[in-house]
Amino acid sequence: MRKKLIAANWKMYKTPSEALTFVEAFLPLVAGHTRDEIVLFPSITSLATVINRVRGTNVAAGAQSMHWANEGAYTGHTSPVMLTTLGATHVLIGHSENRQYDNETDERINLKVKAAISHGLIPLLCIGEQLDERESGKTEDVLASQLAGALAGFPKEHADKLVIAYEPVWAIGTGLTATPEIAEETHVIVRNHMAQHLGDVANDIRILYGGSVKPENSKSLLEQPNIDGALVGGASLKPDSFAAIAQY
Ligand code: G2H
Repeated sequence: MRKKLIAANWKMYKTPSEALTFVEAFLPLVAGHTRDEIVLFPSITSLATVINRVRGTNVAAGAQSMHWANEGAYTGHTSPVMLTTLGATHVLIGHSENRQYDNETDERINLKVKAAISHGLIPLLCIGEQLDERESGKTEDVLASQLAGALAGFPKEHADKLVIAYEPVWAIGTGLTATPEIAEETHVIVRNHMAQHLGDVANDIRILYGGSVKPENSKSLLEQPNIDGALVGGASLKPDSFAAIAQY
């Protein structure tokens, strides 16, 4: 039985005080909710504030990205050691916005996923196809290639800790959402490829859906047998709407 993971990707929104205001309002709304795992991904400047406030609650916090090295001359980056020292437990890796704007490649994503695992951070590996790729029937090839690149040399003994976030790029922040049927069908494809890479443990790996998830569509998506959670952007910025999604 895979415990669902409901994640808030705040992207480049919220100052530390805004983040704290969110958490103060949000925690009472989800108090006692242990059916699902709830994780907040604030920007790096708010991460310590959020971690300190959610410590000891049913909500966890992680980073939106990280470098793979423990330390070094990498201006502007954050290392896995820095994140674990802060108390972060999860990290987003390979978000399509990083692939698009920050030159994130499968090779770098591969290094980051392996670094996260070796430091005990749970990586949420983001994959997804562009609209033209879906329309030209290339979705499976694109996802297979992203998974192969990201998971080369991945330690199978830690595969149960890996989380995949399938986010069709055409559904991100556009208001378009994959129908539950399209999402479920694609999640099955992803799970089959995970099995090719990692074996039977693929059945234990959570595959989240992301892309314009909101309170109105979360239930029908999350009821699908292979949709094991949601990565939520815009609708996670307000405590009541993210709490509604988490308690679909
Ligand atoms: C996809 C998602 C969160 P949104 O990027 O990762 O954002 O819900 O705004 O489409």
